[in-house]
Amino acid sequence: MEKLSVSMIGVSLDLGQSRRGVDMGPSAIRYAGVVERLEALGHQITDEGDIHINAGLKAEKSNAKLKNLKEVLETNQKLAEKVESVLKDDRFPLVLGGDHSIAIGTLAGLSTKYKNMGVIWYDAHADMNTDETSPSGNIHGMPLAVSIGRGDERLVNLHHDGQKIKPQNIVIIGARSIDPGERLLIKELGIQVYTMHEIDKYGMTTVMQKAIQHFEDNQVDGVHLSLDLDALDPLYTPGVGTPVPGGVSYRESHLAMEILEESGLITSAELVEVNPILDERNKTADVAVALMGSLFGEKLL
Ligand code: 6HN
Ligand code: MN
Ligand code: MN
Ligand code: MN
Repeated sequence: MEKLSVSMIGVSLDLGQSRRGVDMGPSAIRYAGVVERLEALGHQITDEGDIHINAGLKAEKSNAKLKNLKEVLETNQKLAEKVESVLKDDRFPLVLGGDHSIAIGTLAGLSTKYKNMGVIWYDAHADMNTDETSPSGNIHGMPLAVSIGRGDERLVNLHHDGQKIKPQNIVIIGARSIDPGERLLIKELGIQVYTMHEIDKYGMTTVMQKAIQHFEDNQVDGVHLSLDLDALDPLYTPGVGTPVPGGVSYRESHLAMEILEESGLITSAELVEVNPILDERNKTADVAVALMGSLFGEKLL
């Protein structure tokens, strides 16, 4: 692949969900050697440092349907602005979470440049709840709904008003835990979902080829990879807050990244939900970095 100029942005937010520690994800991923790994492939990496939130351990808990809304909004606003400025410098944004609520800011920033962007949502979950359908009130279960314009208007209108991505440009891969409200929304909008069933039945190669074909048919102007480490089986990535058994394997995930790299379509990426407190010897961050290696062009021969 061409050599990229990458800007890496850490987002130490853990308030989009209920288990503390995922705010340390960016440190764990750096410690696992992400910069060295990508530089070894010839890319130029600038570490932009972390976006912090000053909530400490006592974030506001007033709204049970949208937990820590204020902190999540503030952090995502900063992130959207950062992503927008990275794009203006013609650099590739690589965002390190943090919980998955940060995708709200990433996608808001990306949408300032890409008007018909494809999104790969590699995740055990659909993250398509709204404040009305969420069983938990955790905003990390809502970013995909928010980005297509569904849910609380303060989230939907972050950075600029309304929809950031088109529902027909989304492909969800690895899903195996979808809530009733999410199921309705997926059906209503006809969103492409490749659950574990399709991955088992057709294999990862076919699933990825279908995803790529879908983006080409839609003539997207970029593709963002939102990689939630809980897409993988907890056997490989135990350090996540909402693990679901029966996930994608390590090998299948590498294959998925390699096929994406070969497609040449990916224009930005984010790694989310790495929680070092729940992890075993930084195993989950190590997997995250190994997958980035494949996404950025690592080859065995
Ligand atoms: N994630 N569907 C559940 C909820 O609370 O809305 C779990 C969401 C998990 C979100 O893993 O990014
Ligand atoms: Mn997620
Ligand atoms: Mn998930
Ligand atoms: Mn702006």
